[in-house]
Formats: sequence, C-alpha cells, structure tokens
Amino acid sequence: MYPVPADFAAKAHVDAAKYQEMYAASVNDPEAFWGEHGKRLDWMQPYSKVKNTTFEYGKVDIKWYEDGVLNVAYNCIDRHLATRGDQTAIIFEPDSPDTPAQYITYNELSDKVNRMANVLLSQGVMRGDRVVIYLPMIPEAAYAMLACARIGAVHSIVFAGFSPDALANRINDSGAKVVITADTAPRGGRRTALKSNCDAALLHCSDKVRCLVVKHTGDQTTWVQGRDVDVKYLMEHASPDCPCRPMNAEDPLFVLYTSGSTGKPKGVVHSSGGYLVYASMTHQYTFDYHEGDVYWCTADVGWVTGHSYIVYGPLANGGTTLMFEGVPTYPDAGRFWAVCEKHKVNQFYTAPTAIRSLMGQGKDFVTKYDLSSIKVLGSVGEPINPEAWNWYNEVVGKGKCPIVDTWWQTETGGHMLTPLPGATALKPGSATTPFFGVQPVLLDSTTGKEIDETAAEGVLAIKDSWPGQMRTVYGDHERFMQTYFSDFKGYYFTGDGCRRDKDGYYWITGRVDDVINVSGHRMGTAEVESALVAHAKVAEAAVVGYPHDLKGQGIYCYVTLMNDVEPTDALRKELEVWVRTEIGPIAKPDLIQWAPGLPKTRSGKIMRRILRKIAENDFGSLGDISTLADPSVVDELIENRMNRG
Ligand code: 6R9
Repeated sequence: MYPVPADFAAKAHVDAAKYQEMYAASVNDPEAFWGEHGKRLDWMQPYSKVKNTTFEYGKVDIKWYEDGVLNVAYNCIDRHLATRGDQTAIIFEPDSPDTPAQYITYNELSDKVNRMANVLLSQGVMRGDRVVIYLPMIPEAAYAMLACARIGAVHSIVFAGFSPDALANRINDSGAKVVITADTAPRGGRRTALKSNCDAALLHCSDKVRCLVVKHTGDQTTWVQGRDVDVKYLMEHASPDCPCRPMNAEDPLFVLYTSGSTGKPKGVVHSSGGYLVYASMTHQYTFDYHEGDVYWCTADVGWVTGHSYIVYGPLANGGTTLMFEGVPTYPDAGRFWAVCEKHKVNQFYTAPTAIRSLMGQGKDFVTKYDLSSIKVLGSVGEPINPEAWNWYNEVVGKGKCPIVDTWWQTETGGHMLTPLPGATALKPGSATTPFFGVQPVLLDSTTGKEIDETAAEGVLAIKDSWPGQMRTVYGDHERFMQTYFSDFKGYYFTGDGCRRDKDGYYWITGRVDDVINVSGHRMGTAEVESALVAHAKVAEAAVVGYPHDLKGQGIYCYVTLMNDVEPTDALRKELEVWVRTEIGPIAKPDLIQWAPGLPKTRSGKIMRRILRKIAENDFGSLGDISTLADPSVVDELIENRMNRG
C-alpha cells in the first residue's frame, strides 16, 4: 500500500474523507448529485430532468439532462474567452524536436474552430451529418472535432494507423458526407501517406463523399478535382465567426468504432451533455487538475482516451493540453521526458505498453531530464504490471507522484475505476475504487448473481447508469442491447474479468470475451480471423491472444491452408503483410502456426479455450477435450506450438 502523501491531500480537490462523502451522495441520490455537477457546464437552456435510464433488456434507454440545451464547442472554447483568451489551450509538440512547438491560445483556437466550422458548412455539412476524421496528431484534429461540435455534426475519428479498408468500412457504416485527412503524417522521422490511403478507401465509397485535405507537410499528393478540397486555404478565406448551434443534451457528439467479440467493429455513440459533464469532471478529479496546470495525455485522438482526455475534458475545464505528434522513442527513448521538461508538464498520462518499452532502455534516458514539475502520473489501456508500476513510480515519479491507474472503456466515456490522487492509497496493479456515481459489481459468470463477499472474483458489471455512458451502437440499438445487457439482465456488462480484495479494491484480470488487448489497442480476434480467411490460400483461421512482454498480449494465429498449398516461411510473411494491409500495422500477427486441423466440437464450434492454452504454452491443463470431434488434432497443435517460452 502506498498512502496518499499528506501534503498532496491537503492541496487536492478531494481527500479521503471528501471522497467517501461525495461517493455516498452520488450513489444514494444520483439525481441530486448529477443535477448539481451538471452545472459545471454552461447550458443555453437549463435541464429540468437529470436522469432517465433503464438497463432492462429489450427496453434499454439512457438519457441524462434530456431537456437541457448546450453546445460542446461553446463549453470548450467560447465560455473561456473572457477570462483566459490569451492562455494556451493547446501546446503542439511536433514529431521532430527541431521543429518549434506551437502554443495555441483560446483566442486562436476559437478563430481556427470557427473558420473550420464555416468550411464544413460550405461543404454542405449539416446538423446531424457524420464527418470522418482521419488525421494525425496535429492541432487540426482538435479543430475538426470542435468544428463539428459547433455546427452539430457528428464526428467519427478513424485512427491514422488504420488501413484504407478499415477507413472505407467506417465511412460507409457511418454514412459520412465528408472525410478530413492530411497530405502525409510524420511519425518517428518517417511519413505515412494518409491522403493516398484515403484515395484508396474512397474507391469503395459513394462518389458523393468529399475529401478535405489538410496540407500539413506540403508533400505532393494526387488531387481529384471536384472531390478534394484544400482545408487550410478555405479556412484562410472563411469567416472567423460561426454561431454555436444549440444542441440537445442527448444529441450525439461523436461515433467511435471499437472492436467487439463478434462481427465488424461497432460505432459507439456518445452524447453531448452527459458525456461532457463526465469527461470534464473525471479529468479534473482523477488528475487533480488545477488552474494553470500543463497536462499531457500521450494517447492518439483516434482512441477514446484522446477524445475525453486530450480534447474534451481538458478544454471544457479551461486547461492547457499538450498534443504530441511523435513517438516515445524518436529521436531517442528520452523523448517523453524531454517534452515533460520542456513544457513543465504537471500531469502525465500514458499506457503501460509505453512504460514497458521505455523501461528496457534504461534509467539514464529519464534521469537526465528535470521532471520536478510532474505532480500526477496516469496509466490507461491495460492492467499495469507491478514491475512497470514500480519503475514509473520510482524512476519517473521519484516516489512522490501518485499514479492513477484508470480503468474504463470506449463505451464508458470516462474513468470508472480509478484512484483520486489526494484520496486513495495505491496498490500497484489495482485500478482501486469507483469514481463518483459508478456502482461496480462482480457477477458469478454461471449464475449471473451478484457476489456479496468483499474478497471475490467474477465478471465486472455496472449496476446503474452514469452520464458518460454510451447511448447506442450507431444504427443498431438491438446490437447495443445484445452486446452489453443480454448476458446479465439488469446490468451493463463490461466484458472484463475482475477480482476484489478484502479492502474492496478492484483488480482487472483481462477480457473474458474474444477481445484482445495489444499494446493497449483493443482488437476483436474475429477481425483478424476474417482478414486471414479473405486470403486466397487460407481455408480457416482461429486467432487468440497470448502473454507478450512488451505488448501485454500478442496475436497468435492458427491457420489452416487450402488443400494444395505448401506451408512456407515466405507464406507466413505474406500473411503478416496481408493482415497489416487489411486492418493496419497494429493487427500484424506475432505468431502464425500452421494448423492442419482445429479443435472443434461435434457441432463444429472451434474450442478457443484449448487454443488459448496452447498459445500460452500451458497445455498441461487443457481441461475436458472429450467433446472434440477429433481429439488427436490437439496433440499435433501442441507438438508444433510456436510459443515455447
Ligand atoms: C480507455 C480504453 C477497454 C478495455 C477494458 C479493459 C482494458 C483499459 C485498463 C484496462 C486494466 C486498466 N483496460 N484500462 N485494464 N486496467 N487501467 O482503453 O478503452 O480501448 O475501449 O479498451 O481495455 O480490458 O475493457 P478501450
């Protein structure tokens, strides 16, 4: 246990006693609690109703502040102008340390967002229309998000590391009118050809889709007359005034595609009012953010962490948020710490996978920088192993910065289980206790009953709604109910397994479904499988995760080839490249095992439990294999397993 430093607690927004008091109030009377905290936003028309939610299967319906009217961009920009127009809103740190940083004030942010909003209007984007954003980590990504919010359009960001196919699927599923991209994206000294990826994607989309191009590097790209538009040029000629559209609290702010255990990625829909209340409140309390602090989240805006904790939370709070275009290891493994020193970062938020990879490079990359400005360290995306936690605490935090291990999901909009740095004693590897208004429960996975004992293990579910909760799956409310509310009736099911210790602390044990977590990126094994079977030489494929030192989990593929195909190393390479191009570099298989047969039940269902065990090199405890149609395939798979360490 690491107790809260007394001097930290004294200055924090919330200490242990206040946490207890506020938490009790939040669950005893959510209506009153969230009614009060909803006032942290500026409303054009105040709400009279706070909470109207049901988790009942078949009728799931989630509404917060339902008759309130507001504009998200107004809350992130306009309301700050009178008091902090000249304060830096966004610090932009480019890929190369030799390129000067940009300090974008709230006044400048306002100017850019208004202009970009007018550009979108000029392209025919109307309230409720979807806009796909396929941009690198540059200020224009934030401008584009806020410009959409300003005019009531719904953005859907596609991570710039995704392939043209993945981009096309998302443009088509969301029915976007416009896609915003950049010419090329520098990262780690190399350049990704985003515009040409976009060109390839648009071959599979309606020819009505406009392509707005941010000329970021000035690299040459192809140009389709009548379809492609130079955003910066239009922004220069657009008016710097664009009125904020009054939006209902429940109008969608964005759709973000995320992987599930089955089928294609689903469009997670977030609201305007409840989402912003929750993102801004968690940002303030979890990081103990104070006026004037410089805050840095290293995530990409393509993930939910970038939405809530680079853009919406910090800007709604009138904060200074840092956007980093580069990678942790360029020009060397000291870059994160160089940037922390350079901009005197006060709160630093990253993923365990980054910590693990930097740990391996040695302490010197950290200790040569002055990190005394850092007050709070954060972790997100996957469980943090104690070695990484200790290194983060000792080498980066010098033992004086609380580490907030934040457990949450794309679906939850903001932090759900997390320490509050002035209130919660820490245990390395535990996301500790719930945020205000969150009622976690452990369910018995077979009976579906709540487990009452404090010390217990089960699947993690949430008992009642919170304002940041997703509202639906884009265009498929049935799938929303099926995915999250059907297995355990009356609860929101997270898909994670979890242990609760005798002190009531929560420890996430990992996904209990067919979702894997590779370097903090969430991926459905079904997506990788369908990419593999799309290859002409592949007959069948099964994909599972296995423990990987750096990535947390690696991607292990069992591949059955077509009858006449020879299994060669060249083919293995070909399949790796194939999956990379089908989905994106993050989905590249780590291990491919040729599988003449897969373990199936008599009804033809692949027994993934067995494949997981073999991939984990833990084949001594395969459990009952008697229901297999042909148990002998198992011996063959064990014999030729790829992970032997
Ligand atoms: C924010 C984000 C969600 C899944 C989630 C869980 C894993 C996230 C974690 C964590 C242990 C943490 N996860 N944070 N596991 N400790 N602090 O990552 O969203 O991409 O939707 O992933 O990530 O398995 O269910 P998303």
